[in-house]
Amino acid sequence: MQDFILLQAARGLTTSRPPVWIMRQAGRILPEYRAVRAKFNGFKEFVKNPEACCEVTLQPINILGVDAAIIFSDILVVAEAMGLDYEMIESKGPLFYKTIQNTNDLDTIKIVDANSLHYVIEAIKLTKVKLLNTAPLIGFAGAPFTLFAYMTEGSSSKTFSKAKNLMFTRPDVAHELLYRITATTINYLEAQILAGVDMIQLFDSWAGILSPGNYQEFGLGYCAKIITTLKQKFPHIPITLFAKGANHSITDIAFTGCDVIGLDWTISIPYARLHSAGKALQGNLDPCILYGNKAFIQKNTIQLIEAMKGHPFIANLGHGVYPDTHVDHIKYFIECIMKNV
Ligand code: 1CP
Repeated sequence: MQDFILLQAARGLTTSRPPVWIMRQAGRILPEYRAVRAKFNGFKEFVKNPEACCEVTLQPINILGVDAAIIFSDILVVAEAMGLDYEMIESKGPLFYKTIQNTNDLDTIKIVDANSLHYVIEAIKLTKVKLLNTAPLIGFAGAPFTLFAYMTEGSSSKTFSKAKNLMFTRPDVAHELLYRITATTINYLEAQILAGVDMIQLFDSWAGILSPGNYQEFGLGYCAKIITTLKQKFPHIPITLFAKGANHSITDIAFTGCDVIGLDWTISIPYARLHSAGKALQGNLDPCILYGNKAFIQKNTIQLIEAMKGHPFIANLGHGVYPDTHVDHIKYFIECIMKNV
């Protein structure tokens, strides 16, 4: 079997050049994506259509030339499958009709298997066929704490104070919800692997709103449970944990058993290398660097590659690419990595 450069780096090998992909590479920047999206009546209808999801998953491979595809979906589909319906409001984000505030609210929240997310599994199978083994396919899920944050808050938030209110006043309810999310996520990711994904990423986008101690208690333990369970069954599938804003916990992140640590741009690379217990690192260009001109992008990309020399490394941004980024600038970033300039 062909071993893709992404998987080599994820397994801890240093590669002739870093593999590169871009977080949120499908849904935010390409006009070709918007053309497909426009055919649907809202995001939820779109995300449940395996053919359309497959089509937009492949676009960055063909248009940007990245080293990996990531299946087009969203972290919130898991919350819906567990019993919490939401609406995706155009240019605003998710809005849940009901949220979890107490024990009674948990009655509607089920641990589910991947049958209720069959449309993602179908999209993965279709994409694997269409990829013809030209690039690896990354599967993903939201980490338990990040999903918990949406399920308790009901929408995005600056402070996630409702989420923290529940954690601090009813830790028993919070842990029960986190447990159910974790069990569902294990079922879901196992099904993704069986459907053919080559690698997994857990997105803990809201890790950074917690203190290190609270992240340990409400976040990392659940990530570790997911990772160790998957690793026992599928030791060959690399797993990335991207805990945005949780640089204080980098060594604890390494000890969850993940293979790759996703970094945002607020950590210094020498510090990350020193404290990551030898794990591969992924990231971490500030997405706003791509607003600069080519010389600026090149300078920052070279700095990143130089700083990571000799360490297993997957080039990426430090968070999802912003929607107002010029596609040419993204292509130039990728070109700089490919040429290993
Ligand atoms: O963009 C892609 O490459 C496509 C795949 C993808 C991924 C990996 C989508 C499609 N969502 C995600 C992950 C995701 N979704 C995360 C983790 C990564 C990150 O931090 O960016 C998070 C936090 C979400 C939740 C979410 N979904 C938000 C954020 C709200 C907030 O709190 O700031 C929003 C706005 C969405 C909607 C969404 N998801 C994806 C798309 C293309 C969209 C836009 C909706 C549309 O087209 O109508």
